[in-house]
Amino acid sequence: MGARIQGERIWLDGRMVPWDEARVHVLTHTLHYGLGVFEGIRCYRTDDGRSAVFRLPEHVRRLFESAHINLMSIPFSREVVTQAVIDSLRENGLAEGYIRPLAFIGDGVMGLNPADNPVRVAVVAWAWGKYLGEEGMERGIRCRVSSFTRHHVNAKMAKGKTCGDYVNSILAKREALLDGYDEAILLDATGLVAEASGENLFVVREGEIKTPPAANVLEGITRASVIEIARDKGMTVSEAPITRDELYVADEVFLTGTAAEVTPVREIDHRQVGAGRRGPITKALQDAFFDVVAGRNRKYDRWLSYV
Ligand code: PPE
Repeated sequence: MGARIQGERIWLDGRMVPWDEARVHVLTHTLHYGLGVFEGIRCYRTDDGRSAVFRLPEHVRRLFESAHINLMSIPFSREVVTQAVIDSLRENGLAEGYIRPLAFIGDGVMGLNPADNPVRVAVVAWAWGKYLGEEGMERGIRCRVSSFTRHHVNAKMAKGKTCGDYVNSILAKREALLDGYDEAILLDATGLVAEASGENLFVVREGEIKTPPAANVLEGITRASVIEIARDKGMTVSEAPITRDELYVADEVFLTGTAAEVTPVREIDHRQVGAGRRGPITKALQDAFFDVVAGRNRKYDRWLSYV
């Protein structure tokens, strides 16, 4: 599925290098043990013909927080990383795309103490369409509750976006795909709904919107944006525990994420969700989100960093 990603240039450790030269040694520490941190950011074409990165300072901040949690010291300032995001879009001629900053531990010693191995940083940009499919955005996707449990809150430092944590997400995602679903929903170690493999989750019931508290789930930037947009529209949003059966009786369920944007869910574990199609609140929030990222709603202009 999907073609190999190919572009012109990649920002690596402070300079732009030709795409195929952005290579690492097999003794790269992160490759063995998974201690690395990353971000996923989107840039959108705006209606006035320009391009804007969505919530760039928030993403850069989270990258540095993820590193801090993991005792990694990124050898560049936030300003430099921010500029690298912009430059990777420009250098690859992308008016619209996905940007992946990655801080990882290079080669040097092996073993669980990376000691003085260098912390390296790459920023890669590429074009990325609808993460869960064009059709999914309109019709809604089908999910299964995973047989894999989200890491315990004291195992996964959920405020960090740590490379190794994604093994858990990959197990869940592949199981869901092999079983004929589009995406996996993970429960936490207490059995409550956490999030999807790479998205936060929302339910709507009787007009009220609910999402799990950001304790054991990634504090998603799209999640925060959708909460704010919904409240500004006068909708009620609460951050409260959600049980598995609440998914089944919800009127609407949708997922949020940088890659997935706002994706409706139409079926979970063979149970139709609501009317079995994108619900009206999901549609309203999806439309509002796409208006914001395209610069059509000046009220949220502060979320856009024009390239
Ligand atoms: N939870 C998880 C586990 C997660 O990975 C993401 C983002 C979110 C929630 C939503 O966070 P935010 O992007 O700040 O709204 N997942 C990224 C990785 C996707 C990938 O396949 O790679 C993303 O959407 O960029």
